[in-house]
Amino acid sequence: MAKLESRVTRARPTKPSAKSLVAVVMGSKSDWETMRAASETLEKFGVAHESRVMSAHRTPLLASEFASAAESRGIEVIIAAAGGAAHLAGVIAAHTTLPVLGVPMKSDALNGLDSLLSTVQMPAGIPVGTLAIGKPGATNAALFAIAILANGRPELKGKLREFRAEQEKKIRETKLD
Ligand code: RP5
Repeated sequence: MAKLESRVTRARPTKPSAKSLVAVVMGSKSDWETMRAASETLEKFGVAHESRVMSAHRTPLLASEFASAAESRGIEVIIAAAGGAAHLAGVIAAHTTLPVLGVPMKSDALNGLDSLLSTVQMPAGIPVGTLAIGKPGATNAALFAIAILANGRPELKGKLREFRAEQEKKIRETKLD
């Protein structure tokens, strides 16, 4: 993992690609500062992905077209982030049977509680795996996506174990002043 980490550059939004295994979509460019964490994590694990903006409300057609076509393009997991009346993950999930992970964005008005509730409270039958509000959720959505992919990819499973071991080592070795 150490070697992998040194290769990480600041994530940039990526264009749709035939090779992407994970798609990171978000309701607005204003979500990118948070969602970079997902993209950077996927990059760290060498997972091909794409990041782009689409909105359940402002571009409903784009969101449904994207979700309907994702599986045939080879996408295996979709991470969808939105804030406020955060319906993007739910709308995406309604149009695909791929696993959809929702990341609620921190909002000015209600600190992300609005985003959390509107992402997590899906009706039975259309699941969205909802992560924590903000950056921890973005990072964990990527790790969750990697865990899903790793079920059929031993190399990725190895990287995930290595990541956990390094994380544990860091905590065990933490010294306080
Ligand atoms: C949501 O509204 C977006 O996901 C974003 O979190 C929030 C605010 O969007 P902007 O007004 O900054 O574009 O749709």
